[in-house]
Amino acid sequence: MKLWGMLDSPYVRRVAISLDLYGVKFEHEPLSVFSTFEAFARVNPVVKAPTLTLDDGTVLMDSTLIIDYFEAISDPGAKLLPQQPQALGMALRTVGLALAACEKGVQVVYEHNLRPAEKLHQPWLERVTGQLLAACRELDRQIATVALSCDQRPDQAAVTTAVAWSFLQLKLADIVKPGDFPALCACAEYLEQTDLFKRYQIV
Ligand SMILES: N[C@@H](CCC(=O)N[C@@H](CS)C(=O)NCC(=O)O)C(=O)O
Repeated sequence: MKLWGMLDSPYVRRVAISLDLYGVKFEHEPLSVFSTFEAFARVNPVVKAPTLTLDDGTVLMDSTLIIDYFEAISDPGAKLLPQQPQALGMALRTVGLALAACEKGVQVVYEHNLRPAEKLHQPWLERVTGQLLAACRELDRQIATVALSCDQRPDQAAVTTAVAWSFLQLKLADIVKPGDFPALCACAEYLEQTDLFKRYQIV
């Protein structure tokens, strides 16, 4: 099994950490969707990171779908989402907010890095930045009220929240200011010093 993509992608990193937690053995191939586009296209012509090649050759993409697959086939004791409906709803709300923050963060990064400065569309950038900060505010409030499962074995809500925060701090700390989101900071600080997270360093 091979996981394709760079760990500075929050989507790739959440898959790597989740696979480790599920106890799935995999090789990590840190191909870039930008600097190694052609090589990536040979694995997955759509060039999306993460891409996961299963042992039978099936090529999966999209972090949530990849994680869904392993969540579905894992033993009850290895699952990363709660089974009880109310707890599941809360966990999925947390994951949804963290993924929205990632998506909006990636859009801001692409707007600055991929578009020529003279073509930058300010109203779009302001809209996306507003959505990014709204997602972070909601997420910070959410995890301040609903305790994340971080100790011993983090669950999917904790993994995705910490990965999202670390990504935003790596790329957009000038916009997403740590002082404004204390609960997010504390969650990521705690998980980033664990051996699990250190095995999949963001840089
Ligand atoms: N919803 C997807 C988002 C994945 C995504 O956008 N990955 C970026 C890298 S961070 C990518 O593949 N970018 C290249 C492109 O979209 O062309 C997921 O959860 O995997």
